[in-house]
Amino acid sequence: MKNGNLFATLRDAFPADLKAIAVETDNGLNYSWQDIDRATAMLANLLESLNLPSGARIAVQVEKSVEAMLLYLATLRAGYVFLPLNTAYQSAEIDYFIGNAEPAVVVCSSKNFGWVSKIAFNAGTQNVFTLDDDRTGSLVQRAAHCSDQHTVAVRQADDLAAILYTSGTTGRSKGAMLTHGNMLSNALVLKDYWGWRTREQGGDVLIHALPIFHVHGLFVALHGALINGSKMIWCAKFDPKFVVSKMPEATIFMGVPTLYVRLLSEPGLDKHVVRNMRLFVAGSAPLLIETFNQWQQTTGHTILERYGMSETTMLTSNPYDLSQGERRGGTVGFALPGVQVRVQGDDGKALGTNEIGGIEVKGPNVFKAYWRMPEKSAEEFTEDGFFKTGDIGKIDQSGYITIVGRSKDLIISGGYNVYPAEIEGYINELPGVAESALVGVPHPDFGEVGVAVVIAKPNALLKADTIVAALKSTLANFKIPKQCFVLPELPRNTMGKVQKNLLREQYKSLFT
Ligand code: MLC
Ligand code: AMP
Repeated sequence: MKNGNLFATLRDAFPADLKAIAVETDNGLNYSWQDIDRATAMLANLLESLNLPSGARIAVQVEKSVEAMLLYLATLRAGYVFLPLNTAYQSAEIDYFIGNAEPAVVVCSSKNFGWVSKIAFNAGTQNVFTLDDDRTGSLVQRAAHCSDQHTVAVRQADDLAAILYTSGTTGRSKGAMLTHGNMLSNALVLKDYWGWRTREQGGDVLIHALPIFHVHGLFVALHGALINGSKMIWCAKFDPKFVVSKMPEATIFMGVPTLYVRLLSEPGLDKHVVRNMRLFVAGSAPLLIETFNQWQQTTGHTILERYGMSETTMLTSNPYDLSQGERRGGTVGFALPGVQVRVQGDDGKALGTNEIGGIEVKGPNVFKAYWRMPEKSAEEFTEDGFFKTGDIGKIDQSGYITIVGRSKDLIISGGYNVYPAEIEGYINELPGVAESALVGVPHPDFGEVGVAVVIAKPNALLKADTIVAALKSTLANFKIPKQCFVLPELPRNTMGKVQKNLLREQYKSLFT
C-alpha cells in the first residue's frame, strides 16, 4: 500500500534530474533537488535519534530560510508533527503555544535562545535547537553528523502532520490539527485546478515571497511547487523590487492582497516584465476590486482569488481554466473539486441562491479537530459534519462564492489575523484601564488595521502612547493597534453590548 506520508508523494514528484536547481535564493544560493533530499534525510535522522514519542510536536519559530523549509519537510519525512510559529510572537504568546502543545523539540533563532529555551524547558521540552537564516545554528551543526540516507516514515492519511494555531474569538488560540491526508488532497487538487505545468509543458517557476509559518506560504505555495517538481525563487522577505526583477524568470506568484498593493507601486511593474508569468494567486484576506482592476490594467493579467483557512487549507478558488468560467473580482470562485461548500441560515437551514448566511465546508481538506479542545471542536462542526468557517457569504446561480463579512470578531491585517478579544484582554489588564474595544478599519496598505478605544477607571490618567508602548512589549507587532483613543465611554445598545459598528463607522476614514 502507498505510504500516506505527504513527504512520500512530494519526494516522488522530484524530477529525475536531481542535480537540477530546486530553489534559488535572493542571496544567490542554489539548492538542487538532491540537496533537498539529502538535507531532509539528515534532519529527519537527527529528529529520529532523539527518541521522540510518536506524535511528537516540533515547534519552530525561526526566520524564513531554505533550512527552515527543510526542517518542515524533515519533520514530515520522519513522521512527526510540525508546529510553525510566527516570528513576531513574543514571550507571552510563545509561552501559551509551548505550554499548550507540549512540543518535544523547539527550534528558535539564536538571538531568542535565552528566553525561548527557558519557556521550553519549564514546559518540559527536552530538546531546544537554534537555527538562523545564515545556515548556522545547533540544528544544522548536529544534523551535519547524521546520515543522508533515510527511509520515509510510514504514515496513514489520517495521521497528524501539523498543528496550526489560529486565534479564537474568546482570545484563546486553538491549534488546528491537520493530517497528511488533508494537505495531500489539497495539494493534488490545486495542482490540477491551477494547471501547474509539467516539465514537458515547459514547467513552472514559483516566486515564493510569503512567510512560511502560515497556510499560504507553508502549504499552498510550497506544496504547490514541490508536488509539481517546480523550481522556486525564494525570497527571505517580501521585497517588491526584487520580486519584479525576478518576474521574467518566473511563471507563478502568490500573495496576500497587501503584496499586490505594494507591487502596484513598484515602477518596474508593467506588461513586459510579466511576459512569462502565467498565474497570479491572491488570498488570505479580501482583495479589493480596485486592486484587482488595477492589476489587470498594469499587467494584463487577471488575479485568481481563492479562499482558505488554517482549519481547511483551500476551500474555494476562481477558475484557472477560463473554459470553466471567468476569474471574477470580488468573489472567491467555486468550491474546489471534492470540497462541499454551503451557506446556512442562523436556524441551521440551507439557504438558496444569493441568500446571505454562514459559510460551511466539508471535504478531505478539513482538519480533524482543535488540539486538546474536544468541546470547542464539536461546537464548530454541524451534526452532518460541516465545519462552520465563521465567514458570511453567498453563492450565486453559477456557483461563484462571495464573502460578505464575518460572524467571528476578527480583523485581517496584511494577511495576519488579529482577534480583538485577545488584544482587549491585554489592554484591560493595564493599570488604570476600565475597558476597551478594538475595531478594524480600512487601511490602504494592510487592507484593514486595528484601532483601540480605551476607557479609563475613575481618576486614572491614561495616555494612548503609554498603552501602545505597553502592548508593544508584550504582543506580536502586527497585533498592535495602529491608533489608540482614550474616551469617556464606549457606545452601547440597550442590552449593554458594545456597538462596535458605531466605532467602525466613526473611524472608517482614519487612514483612507
Ligand atoms: C507588519 N506590520 C503589520 C503587518 N506586518 N501591521 C499590521 N499588519 C501586518 N500584516 C507592522 C510592522 O511591525 C511595523 O510596525 C509596521 O507594521 C510596518 O511594517 P512593514 O515594514 O511595512 O512590514 P513588513 O515587514 O513589510 O510586512 C508586511 C507584510 C507582512 C505584508 C509583508 O505582514 C506579510 O508577510 N504578510 C503576509 C501574511 C501571510 O502570509 N498570511 C497568510 C495567512 S494564511 P512598527 O510599529 O514596527 O513600525 C491564511 C489562510 C489563507 O490566512 O487563506 O491563506
Ligand atoms: P486563518 O485563520 O489565518 O487561516 O484565516 C482564515 C480567514 O481568512 C478566513 O476565515 C477568511 O475570513 C479569511 N480569508 C482567506 N482568504 C480570503 C479571501 N480570499 N477573501 C476574504 N477573506 C479571506
